[in-house]
Amino acid sequence: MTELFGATRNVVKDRYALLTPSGFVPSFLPGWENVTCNVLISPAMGARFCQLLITLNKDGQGRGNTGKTEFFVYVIEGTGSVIVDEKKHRLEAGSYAYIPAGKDIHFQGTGNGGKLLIFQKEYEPLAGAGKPEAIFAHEREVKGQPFLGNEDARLQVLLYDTPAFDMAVNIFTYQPGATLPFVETHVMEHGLLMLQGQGVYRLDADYHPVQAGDVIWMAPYCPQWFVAMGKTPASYIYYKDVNRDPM
Ligand code: UGY
Ligand code: MN
Repeated sequence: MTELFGATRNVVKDRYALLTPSGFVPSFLPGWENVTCNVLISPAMGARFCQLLITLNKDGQGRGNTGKTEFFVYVIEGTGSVIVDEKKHRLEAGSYAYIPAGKDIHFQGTGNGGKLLIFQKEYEPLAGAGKPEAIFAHEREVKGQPFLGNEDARLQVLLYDTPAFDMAVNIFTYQPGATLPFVETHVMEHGLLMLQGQGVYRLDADYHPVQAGDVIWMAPYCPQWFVAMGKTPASYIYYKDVNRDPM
């Protein structure tokens, strides 16, 4: 169906944003070559982290140093590699990497058309907690656990839940008709990418139909709820800030 000109599902408000692929506009990001970069969530929006979508063209690559920022990278599509601490790690759809602050990194795509989701956050050290190590893993290695006892709403926790980590990234998969059990309102902030399926997201007091490819920013205390709809499961990957003193 052709979209009516001048119409969009995109919404940017003080407490949340919904961004849909037909409205994405690329921008330049230092260190990346032969790629299309979309900065989807950033401090310019009011967030305290960045959510990037990198589409790798032929010979696509990115290199630099993470500096004060930690990176979480998830491969949406395609294959490639990342070099950290002089070690090369292969990447394929479903692979993910956590790369701590202060590391040299070099991403390379294989062929054309890979897609990376990247969350970036300034790392906040915590006295006595130690520093997180790099992680290279695949989503298939992480078993989904029923969320608050619901077998039809399963959560895969991709990073370690220890005080050294100040970010969490999880994949939530819902069978059609399954919901978040209540309308959450919490201090943590979220960045989210719909990976598959569709449903309705409640954001603040508004209800939005959403589907694979959509991106949502939820500010702290934005009331939020989701119901999966349609004939296939819906899943999303999301970021949240954790384990630090709000003061
Ligand atoms: O971890 C969470 O806060 C999660 N339950 N939120 C969400 O899915 N919107
Ligand atoms: Mn939440």
